[in-house]
Amino acid sequence: MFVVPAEPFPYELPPGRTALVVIDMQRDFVEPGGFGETLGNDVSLLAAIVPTVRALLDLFRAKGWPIIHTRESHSADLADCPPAKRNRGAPALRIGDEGPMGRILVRGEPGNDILAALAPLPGEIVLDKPGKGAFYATALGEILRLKGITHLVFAGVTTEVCVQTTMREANDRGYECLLVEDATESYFPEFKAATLAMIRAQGAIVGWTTDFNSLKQAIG
Ligand code: TIU
Repeated sequence: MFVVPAEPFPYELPPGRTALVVIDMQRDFVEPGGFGETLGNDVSLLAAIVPTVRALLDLFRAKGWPIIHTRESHSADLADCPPAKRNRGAPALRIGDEGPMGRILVRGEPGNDILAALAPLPGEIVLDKPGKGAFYATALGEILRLKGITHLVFAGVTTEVCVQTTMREANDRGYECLLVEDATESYFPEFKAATLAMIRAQGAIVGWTTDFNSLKQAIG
């Protein structure tokens, strides 16, 4: 058992039962012209975490521990996209519309790819998800059960939307969850700060937070 310095108290990480979940590090959220920008966001903030997410991937790769990459995506016919999601608000382009990186948030389009710097390697799991949470309408629970995973380390975007939703889903399913603070980002710095605070409040009501170097030193 590794003991990782974390908030609100040290996180006990069992090798062999811990997986890394990297949420939605896709061009659609990080690059101009994708889904994130169509919603009115300044996407430039998100690129800053790419080197840390890469270092985290490399750390898990060096250990040979399981890695799961998620992609928020919809089928080309949008059959898995609720009209309530597509029609919400007044985005510049809607899900499925043609944008500069192909159809917005549609599986297989260039903009839906994971960033080249964080590309999954053979053997790593890539999970397409139609919702914010990675457990909703996916096989994630079964995948983790078959691998005997009980502990999840989280990274990715955005902190208060898909990352937090997935951590809450995981917490309710009994997983011990650790979020790497400098490997997650939001379009809204105040929402990131609030999410980190609410996750670890009340005695780790949702989970723990730590920084990459603390995790690396603890397990390296
Ligand atoms: N809009 C926003 O902050 N996020 C999303 O829509 N999806 C994810 O967080 N991946």
